[in-house]
Amino acid sequence: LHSGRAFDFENYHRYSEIEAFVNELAATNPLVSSSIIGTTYEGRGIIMATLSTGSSATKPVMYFECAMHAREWVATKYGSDAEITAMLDYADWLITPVSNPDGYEYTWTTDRLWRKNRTPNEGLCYGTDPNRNFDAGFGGPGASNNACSDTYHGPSAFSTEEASAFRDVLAANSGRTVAAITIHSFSQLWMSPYGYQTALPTDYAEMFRVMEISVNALTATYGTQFQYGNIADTIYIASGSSTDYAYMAEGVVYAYALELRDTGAYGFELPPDQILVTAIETFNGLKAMAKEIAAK
Ligand code: ING
Ligand code: ZN
Repeated sequence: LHSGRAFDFENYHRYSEIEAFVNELAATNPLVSSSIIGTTYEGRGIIMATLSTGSSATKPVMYFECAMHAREWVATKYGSDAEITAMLDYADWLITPVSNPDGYEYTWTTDRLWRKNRTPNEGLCYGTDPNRNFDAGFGGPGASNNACSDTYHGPSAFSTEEASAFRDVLAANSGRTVAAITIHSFSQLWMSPYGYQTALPTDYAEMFRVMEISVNALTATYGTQFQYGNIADTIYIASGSSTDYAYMAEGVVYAYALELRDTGAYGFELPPDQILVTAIETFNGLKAMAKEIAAK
């Protein structure tokens, strides 16, 4: 790889290394292709890996959006597991390993705990929280109108390239997308809509059924405990999120938000020796999820 350091699951990687890894996979594996789904404020391409047998353009789609928040480094690691190919008979898998590359690079160069993107605002503070920038209860409770806040929702829904890129991927696969998974850290949670209100969606029973099966498979791997339930009761009220948008605007029933390891001992700075085990247990949960969805 052009970075001089091969991709692996024992280290965190710069954005250019992750891009190179996706492009390398696309060049060497016929099931993988890469595309750019949007261009950030600082000019980076948001890279997406598509895993597909190519046998049908009408297969269900499962979309995995990772690391919308810059400091949540472990969330960049999910998705490059070779075992994913086993699920490809059923669905095409779309993965954006780093959904907010400007913020992610800023955590390498300047501020390890940066969360938002890097768009300038009026005044001195930078950044909008892409996960408060979706048109799903936009501007409601659990989002801030203060540009200095870590949960600043931005001047208008979809003002960020990061949120509009996600919207456009769903729109391009409208009616095909059966699952939209957004991966964060930390707290060990598996969550479903809604985030913007505590009332439960009409599909909650089915969302909960599949969450429970998925979490049990995850926990069976190494014993890692996950709490699960609706976003608003399980973590906090948060409006304008990608998860609510996928369900409310596109009707994706299996719209889940995951918070990976740990529960706070290391938090965002999860040691590299936990990357691989985190990826493996999460993947086991997602495989169980995909199996349930495929059986419907
Ligand atoms: N947590 C998420 C956040 O954006 C979340 C929780 C997920 C809220 C999905 C709404 C929808 O605040 C972290 N750690 O960022
Ligand atoms: Zn997050």
